[in-house]
Amino acid sequence: MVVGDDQNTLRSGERGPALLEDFHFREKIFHFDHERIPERVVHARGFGVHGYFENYEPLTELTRADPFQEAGRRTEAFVRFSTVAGNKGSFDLARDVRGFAVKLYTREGNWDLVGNNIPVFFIQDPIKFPDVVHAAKQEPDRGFPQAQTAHDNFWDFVSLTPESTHMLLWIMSDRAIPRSFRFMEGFGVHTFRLVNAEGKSTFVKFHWKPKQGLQSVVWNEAVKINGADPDFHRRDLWDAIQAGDFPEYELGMQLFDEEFADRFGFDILDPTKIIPEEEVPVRRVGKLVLDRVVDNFFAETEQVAFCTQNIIPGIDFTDDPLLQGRNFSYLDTQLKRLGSPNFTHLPVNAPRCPFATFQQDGHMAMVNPTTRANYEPNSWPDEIKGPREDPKRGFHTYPDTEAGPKRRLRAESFADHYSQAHQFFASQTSVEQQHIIDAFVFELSKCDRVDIRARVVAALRNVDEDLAEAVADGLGLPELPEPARCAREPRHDLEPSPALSILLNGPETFAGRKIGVLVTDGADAKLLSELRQAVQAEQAMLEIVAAKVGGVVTDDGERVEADQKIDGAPSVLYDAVVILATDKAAAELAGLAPARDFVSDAYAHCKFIAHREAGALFAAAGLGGTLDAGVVDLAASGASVTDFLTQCRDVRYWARAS
Ligand code: HDE
Repeated sequence: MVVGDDQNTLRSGERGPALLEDFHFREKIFHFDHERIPERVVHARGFGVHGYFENYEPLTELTRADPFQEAGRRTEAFVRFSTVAGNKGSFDLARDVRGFAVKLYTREGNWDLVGNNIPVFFIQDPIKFPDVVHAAKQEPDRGFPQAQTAHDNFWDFVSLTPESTHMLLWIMSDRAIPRSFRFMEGFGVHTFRLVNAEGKSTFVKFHWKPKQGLQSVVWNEAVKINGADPDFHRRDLWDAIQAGDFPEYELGMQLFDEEFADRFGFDILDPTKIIPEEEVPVRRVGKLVLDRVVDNFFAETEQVAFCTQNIIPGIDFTDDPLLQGRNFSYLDTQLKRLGSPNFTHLPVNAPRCPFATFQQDGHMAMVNPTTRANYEPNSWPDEIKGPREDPKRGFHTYPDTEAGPKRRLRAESFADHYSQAHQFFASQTSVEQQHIIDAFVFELSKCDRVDIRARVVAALRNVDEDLAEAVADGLGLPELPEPARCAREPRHDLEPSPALSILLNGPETFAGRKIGVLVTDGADAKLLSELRQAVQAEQAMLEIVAAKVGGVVTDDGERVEADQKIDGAPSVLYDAVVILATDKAAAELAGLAPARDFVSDAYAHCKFIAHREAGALFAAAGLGGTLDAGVVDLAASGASVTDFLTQCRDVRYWARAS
């Protein structure tokens, strides 16, 4: 029925009461009132995109899993990145773990690899999951803080839970403030199994390696980005894909057998441990390409329902207790969120391959039986008898043998809580170590209770004495507490693993990064054009920033539109900055606080800066005199925008930090 009037409700008289009879109003408001579904308890804030996985070579020796059977096979994918602690409307640059959930629509059904950007987790037993999540999220009486762990409850819990220590090192590192979803790794975390056609099992840990290299922001940037652009990560991914710059990640596998598992120093079922890449190399088996944004955020990103128990023949679980707990939890949570067991009928969740079941009815059933047979065994003719099991092609659980008394118990092999935390810290560059120290000091300084601060330092003494002392000093603790009691004496002799550092695994190019160019009236048009070309050649992006969004008139008399007004585009939104001014215009810019912050922040965040006639602005920003080699005066003889872009490949001029 076509609506005749969508501007006014039905009422009696010109100014009289609304009438119950107004079914159009009732329906419109009824639907609106039910627009929200429960947000995810964790990982509420997320962003999903489409893509595909392309396999490099047949892995039939290892697995019969469909995506790995032949070279070049493509499998459709949907990926949802997320933060964990914040609610749906929180900001993107929270210090937090990022979810990296991948749904592969294989020809044997959906395989969900629901991972994070950090390879370990806070807890060893799923029964502690509600506790760690409660402690991390907003405190129950006041409903804050939002999207941050810098509060008493979180540090109280983790300081009483020694198994969290390794994870703490990771989340206090810059891994927890990635520059972009495009520049971070993903990890399946648990040990899984690959199973081949003969039923032979190989243990595997899954990795996603960004072809764009690793990159993070610094904490002071994160704080400012959250104000300037709370959607920084989702906008970044959206913009890159829309511009045709498709993010790619290689799927890596660490493959090992029982014999390695037995001799490895830690339990391969313990999700608070990694296997260093130097010990078991990561074999790159294919690539994930993200090439399409969603048509509708709700239909796809909100309604996508990842379930760790969605696996396909050729993949299997291990007894990692956390994985076993997750396999129970995800189905439950999707039912609660989506309201019906038929969430698998939604287009984003439905398999792309043919499938058949005897499931029926329930809320919102969209795939319904149309023949008489809805049970099995039955004796109806083949055309209507419905599906049957297939012992050959179907899924069979790997026949692992386990026996023992039923007990609530933590295995002895899970008892070492500090050795790998030490290894992680020892594997970082000095810049990264300092960031970890700063993050501990920042977070603990937000705890009101001194005893909680001290308890964390006591645990850190088992990790690294220098780290503990630096944190204690940063907190102004009057004295160093005794080291926390250990279930097992920590080892400090594990070889450092360079794969754990972000800076040692940074990009080799500036591709995919973004330059902010602050321009003024009278700026050198030729230089701007050279800069645009150099940025394009580097496959990077460029945004024009000006005092007014209407833009400026350059020295050739042409108007250059601005992408951003200076107040809305602080330098924290860019990987490197350029200021193209004239002496007169720079003096005017010097009077604008956001322009002063633009350069002083870029400098403080160790960014590469190029400029032309911007001296007055630098002086006003407190950066007079000779600056370091990370600041290029484009008027100087021999300086060129191409050289500047080459320099930018290092992403930051870290020498400035020291
Ligand atoms: Fe999750 N987790 N989780 N988790 N998780 C959820 O499922 C849970 C864990 C991860 O983009 C929930 O749909 C338990 C580890 C991601 O939609 C819920 C335990 C890892 C996502 C749930 C864990 C993850 C979730 C909440 C401990 C990394 C977002 C909403 C045993 C390997 C997926 C939902 C998306 C989401 C339970 C631990 C990753 C409640 C019980 C370890 C990426 O089911």
